[in-house]
Amino acid sequence: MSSLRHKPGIHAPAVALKTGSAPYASIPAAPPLAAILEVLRRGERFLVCAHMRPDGDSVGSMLALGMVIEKMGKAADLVTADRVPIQYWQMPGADAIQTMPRIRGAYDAAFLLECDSLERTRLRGLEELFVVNIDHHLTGREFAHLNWIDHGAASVGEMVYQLARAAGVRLSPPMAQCLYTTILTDTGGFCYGNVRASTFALARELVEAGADPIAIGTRVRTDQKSFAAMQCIEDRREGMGGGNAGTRRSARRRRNDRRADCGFLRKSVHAANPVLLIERCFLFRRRFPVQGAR
Ligand SMILES: [Mn+2]
Repeated sequence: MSSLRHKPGIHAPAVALKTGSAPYASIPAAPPLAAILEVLRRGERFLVCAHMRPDGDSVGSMLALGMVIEKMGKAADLVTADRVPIQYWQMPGADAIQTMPRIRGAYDAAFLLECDSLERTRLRGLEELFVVNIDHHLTGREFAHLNWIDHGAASVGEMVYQLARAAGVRLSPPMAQCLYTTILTDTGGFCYGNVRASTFALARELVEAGADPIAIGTRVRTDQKSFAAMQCIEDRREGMGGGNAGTRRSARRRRNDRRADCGFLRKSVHAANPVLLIERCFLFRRRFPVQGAR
């Protein structure tokens, strides 16, 4: 591949450039979407991040953008500073999201979704990277090398959808599932003021492309309280880990905790959908395996 720095046919820079942005020193003064596509075309390896304590739009947009990048034949690392919440664990590709405090390695550009600053990610090590900011919040700020802020988008996922279309990437069922989740969560189940006729049109397209509105809605919305409870359990467990592990006292506390957790699962039996209950048990076992058990 020829050098990224001197590609012909590229005009004046669209943005004030900082250290580390040399590969994109000649990005055209095009509309943000076109400039972002150019960044994707020229680079090979990208970082995709979202804000700390990621929500449905963050997780779904990261996963979908990662899929778009991969379909373009490039590599994407998905990184957040905080864990993905439990209700999104089963989203396609969610296992690939890495949780770490600091970015390591070389990337041609970092995509920050739903952020108004580098700090919003709570990730260190972004300072030297060429940063692309994609956001839809009214509080969005042009802090990055390239900024695409669309207040009219119901979710950043909607913007990732536009990016996929512009890149000529076809919607796959997993991508549709992730994008549908971003809209469902950021519109509060199509109830908030950011809902437009076009939101439903996109939702329809995503369902036609393979998103299952009932499965996603059940997992993400209806079951949110149960998952929130599980998240509390998990947080408490993580808080207990470390120094005291292995002592008699902490073993007792761990046993008591497990008893409480099992109680929570028993109470979950009232969940009308047995499939949900089985899923929940499965998540529970995977997260807190019993030693020696299979
Ligand atoms: Mn959002």
